[in-house]
Amino acid sequence: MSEDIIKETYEKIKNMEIRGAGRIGRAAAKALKEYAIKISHLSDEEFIKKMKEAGNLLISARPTAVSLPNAVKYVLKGLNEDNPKERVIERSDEFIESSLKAIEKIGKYGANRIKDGYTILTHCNSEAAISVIKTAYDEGKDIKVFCTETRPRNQGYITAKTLYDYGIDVTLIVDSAVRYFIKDIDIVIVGADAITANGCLVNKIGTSQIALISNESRVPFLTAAETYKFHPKTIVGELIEIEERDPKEVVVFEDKYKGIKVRNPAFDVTPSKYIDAIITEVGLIPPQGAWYIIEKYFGWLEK
Ligand code: RI2
Repeated sequence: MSEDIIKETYEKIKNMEIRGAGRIGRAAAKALKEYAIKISHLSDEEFIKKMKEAGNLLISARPTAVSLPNAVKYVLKGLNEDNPKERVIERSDEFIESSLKAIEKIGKYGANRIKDGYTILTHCNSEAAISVIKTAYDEGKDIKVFCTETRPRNQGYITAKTLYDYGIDVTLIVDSAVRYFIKDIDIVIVGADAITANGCLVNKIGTSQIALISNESRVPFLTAAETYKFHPKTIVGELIEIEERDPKEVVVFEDKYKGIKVRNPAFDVTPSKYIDAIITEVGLIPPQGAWYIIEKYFGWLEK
């Protein structure tokens, strides 16, 4: 069945087999392209209806990372153009290509903030943050990286392994050790699942604690975020839903603990006042510049 392409991607995003805000956006764009090819024999009217349904299903896989709806909307904008079938396919390629280019540019711009001898702290597993770190290393800077484990899914291990395999000096720490080690850190760089119109950062749970600690210790805190991580609807006051996942990701209780509640929010919100800069593919901006980015790059989206 042609719908299987969409259902499979939906499932993989939902169960985090495909994860990371940028990756889920590109996976959705790719699934829409493959689906469009499969159903291109349909009438334009049927095609448009089915593509919209597919887009809605993909968007519903995870609620927080805005890269997912932004990617789907970018691709499906082709439905309103002449030759919708071709345009959807072309726009999928455009999104994927521009996403990969953005990550590369973020790497270059962000690396300018990393000096020789720096120790960097990062949290979770962000392609954009990793791009900054790898670029600084490629430039010949002598750097060290501290990675948090990032409970409960432990994405920090992926970051630690990736950077270690790249040749970088890596130290893995538990999430609660950030304050203990902050004296050794020169800069914090994390990724982003969403940036709001008022410059707040929505990112992996624990990010806001790290930002608070960095602020207290006067350690610069930067987030690396492609422009498709900016949330258009926050400009009209919509709040971002924080995904709460299965408690079993945190702990599987034995009988003696039965009845104890477990909460598992996947993300938190870092207030803009703790963010020194947002590294985007169009340059480093202060959090106060978020509104401008949304207006400039998402004016075409319904708000
Ligand atoms: P990139 C991840 O979410 C993390 O919160 C990470 O900081 C963010 O996506 C951005 O990642 P999850 O999918 O797009 O692990 O920079 O819940 O790769």
